[in-house]
Amino acid sequence: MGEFKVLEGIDPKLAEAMKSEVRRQRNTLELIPSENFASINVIRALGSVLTNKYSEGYPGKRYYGGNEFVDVVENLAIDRAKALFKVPHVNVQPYSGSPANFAVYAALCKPGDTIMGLNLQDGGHLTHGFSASVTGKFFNSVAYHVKPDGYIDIDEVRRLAVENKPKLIWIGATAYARALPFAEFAKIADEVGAYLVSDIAHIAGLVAGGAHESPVDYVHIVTTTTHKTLRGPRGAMIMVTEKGLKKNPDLGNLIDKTVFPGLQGGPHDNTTAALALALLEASQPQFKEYAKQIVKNAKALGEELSKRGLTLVTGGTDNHLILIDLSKRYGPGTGAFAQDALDLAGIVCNKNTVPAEPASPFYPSGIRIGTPAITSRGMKEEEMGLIAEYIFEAVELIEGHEMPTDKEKRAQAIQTFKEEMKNSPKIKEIAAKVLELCGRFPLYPEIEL
Ligand code: DSN
Repeated sequence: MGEFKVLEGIDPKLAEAMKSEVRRQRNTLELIPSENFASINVIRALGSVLTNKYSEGYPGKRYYGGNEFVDVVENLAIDRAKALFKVPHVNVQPYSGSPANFAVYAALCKPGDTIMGLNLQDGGHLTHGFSASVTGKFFNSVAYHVKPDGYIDIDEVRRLAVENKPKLIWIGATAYARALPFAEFAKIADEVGAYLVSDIAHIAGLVAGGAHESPVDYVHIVTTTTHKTLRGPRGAMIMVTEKGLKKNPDLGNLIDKTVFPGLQGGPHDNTTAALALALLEASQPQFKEYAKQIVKNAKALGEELSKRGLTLVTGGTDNHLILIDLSKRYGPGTGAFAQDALDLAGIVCNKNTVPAEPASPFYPSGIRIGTPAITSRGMKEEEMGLIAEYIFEAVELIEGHEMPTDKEKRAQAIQTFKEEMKNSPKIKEIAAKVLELCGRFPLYPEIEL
């Protein structure tokens, strides 16, 4: 792939920014659990002439002419998703996860209806009814929580469902390190007559690869993004299960009508093509190995971090993700310090709230890390030992740095800490080791800079 050579001549500023991003991805350890590296072929399909086409409608029922090949592409994506996730109906057109989830609301609920989802600060997603999202404004949102041990509080879910009789219950998360309890949620949803919708955006690749139980037998609808553990392009799907069709035989049609013309215009056909390819990749035996390795790596990384004295929410992980509670060892609100120290060492993660957050959502007490992207590079348990050591060495540098509660003092404290870290010989030493490790696991060798 020599396209930067061409782009440099046309738009050197853009070419340089894009080349720098390739270098950044190659030379850092990407630990944000919702990110991944799509295969070079998925990226090639994404950068295709399919971006030129308008295809409002669905295969065989389009509003514009010239869609005979787009129909083939979209049918490939649909058929592969149906086979991979074992569902009778799939819509591959949602632009991303939030629009997919909003389409589910629009199909099933009226404004003001009661819905339930995991509280954002306990690991839930914005679109599961958080107050700042329209899903928390248009609907009567009742949040459930995790217990002090970090596990979802099923007793509270049951109590709230019986009390509030929600129309829709979400089971899904963005910062939950344990297996999602689909069977328990199904019992509760069935008891109160609610639609149960699983948002498997984070774990879709694990489900596809058999490394996490599938929600398909328990829920009515499954939504997912396609670019996280699934390693596809940035997009989303809505899947209707047999159980969903039993509850409402028109559910597939209802979802389709809500996505288009209800909420969206033309689908992004280049994304659909890349998704069709990603789904083919995810149906190969190697993908099962990949999904299992993501979990093995997360478990190994978690154990190595625990051994060094860091506190993991729930004490470990069942999936691709680890949530580290820094409050006990370094004080409340220190997640931002940890994120900055790690960033400067070439380790990319995000600060995150922890259950019963003692600080604030903007200055939380934890960091969230995950193994999908480093596993895509081919790293295994041996490398997890090294990475745990690098994380620990960097995080230890926040010792003695308190996060003030006053807003202005806080901004100053973060600035001072960053300056200190920029000049820290220890950070430079870790960054050199990170660079060496990344060099041993080349990323996108096909891309010439
Ligand atoms: N932004 C995603 C995540 O990081 O989990 C969720 O939408």
